[in-house]
Amino acid sequence: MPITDPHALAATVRKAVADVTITDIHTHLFPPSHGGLLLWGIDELLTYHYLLAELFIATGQPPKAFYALPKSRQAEMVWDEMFLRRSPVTEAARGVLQVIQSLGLDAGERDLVTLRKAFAGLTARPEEYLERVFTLAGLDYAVMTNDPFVPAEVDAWLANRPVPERLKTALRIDTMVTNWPAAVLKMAAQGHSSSGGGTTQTARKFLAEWVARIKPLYLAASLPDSFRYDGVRATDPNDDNPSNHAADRRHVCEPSRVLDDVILPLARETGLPLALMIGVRRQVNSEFGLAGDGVGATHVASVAALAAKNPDVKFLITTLARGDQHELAVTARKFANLHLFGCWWFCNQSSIIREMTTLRVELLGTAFTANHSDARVLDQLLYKWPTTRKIVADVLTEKYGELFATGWRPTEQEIATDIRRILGGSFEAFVAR
Ligand code: FIX
Ligand code: ZN
Repeated sequence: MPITDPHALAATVRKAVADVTITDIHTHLFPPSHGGLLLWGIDELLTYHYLLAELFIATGQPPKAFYALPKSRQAEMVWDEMFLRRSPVTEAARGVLQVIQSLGLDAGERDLVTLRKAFAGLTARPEEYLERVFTLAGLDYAVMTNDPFVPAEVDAWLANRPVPERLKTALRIDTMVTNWPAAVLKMAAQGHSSSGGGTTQTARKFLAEWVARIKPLYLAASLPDSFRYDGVRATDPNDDNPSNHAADRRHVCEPSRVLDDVILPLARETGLPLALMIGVRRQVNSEFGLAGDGVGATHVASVAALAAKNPDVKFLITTLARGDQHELAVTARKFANLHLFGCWWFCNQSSIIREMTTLRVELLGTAFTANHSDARVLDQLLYKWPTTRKIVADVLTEKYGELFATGWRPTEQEIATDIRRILGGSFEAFVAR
């Protein structure tokens, strides 16, 4: 039935966002059976690298000495400095309190010992806790980041350990795209030596083996802000067009060459989308460790070149700099094989989620994925998703209100369908194309 009252419309939008089941298309979660790789609980929440950067800059705490402390002491220092001595107003600090609240626990006493006991009382079994958190967060499933160049991850997969239905895989290949020499060594360590077929063929065989092993929903890599793509394929000796021999100047290690010669052919053969997360400046401060990565503007023209030169490949794209987002959304309007997703990392802040979601609805309708959690700690799903739900509800209430003002009368079903699209439905439709 068409909704004819503006207040009923707003209430319908908010309820639909509250009720929608969300698909979380990029996380750093792991199966509970994968030997300690899955993180959860209050100490892991407090030592999230977002909060560590905030601690280091607020207190001048020397990172090296901090990282030498046991995790429990690290958590106590973060709690003391960033929650008790300073109000926890940052997105990451407030998020910890949202998780505590979502779990029905009380941080009112502001006592970490009490909180640790409360978390310990929640569950002793991670499988059970994972199910509880996914249910509370309203997710159907989350996509992991599965890296075949990380020994601990390789061991867990080779041991064929159980993976819950709630977790799907993505084959993460940064090392191959951005550090070719290291990839060649790690492939050799897994029995893929580069003699005979040469490193390109060896690399394709290595990746094909991992695709068969973990059955990913997509291939994925993060790329630096310096990434450029010119789409000049590897030289074909019979090609007498000199401009096509520019590839000779590109060393086999260069990311765009690895994409052209290894990754994109694999995407074509398998039909798997390629997720590219662009604009990270790794280790701008290596002393900060995982908290030491920074951001740089993406060369969005390279994203356009990728889509234009590889029309038979589906690209899932997110970039790290707020300043890229308008040009990126306009670029996504030009290519049906581009799908934008998420307010990634330094964009996953309430003010920027709001801005990006408004821009994307205005330019892309529902043909995008509003967010992903990037959760590294299981419980983070209980703040990252409530935050996005609230903002998406605000933005869509405004947008449907504008629609209503034209005399258009949306139905409850249309609203629910639209909302599911931007929170997983459009992703699934794009992947299935
Ligand atoms: O490359 C990535 O997948 C990034 O999301 C991570 O490197 C980053 O540390 C992160 O977790 C951001 O949220
Ligand atoms: Zn990530």
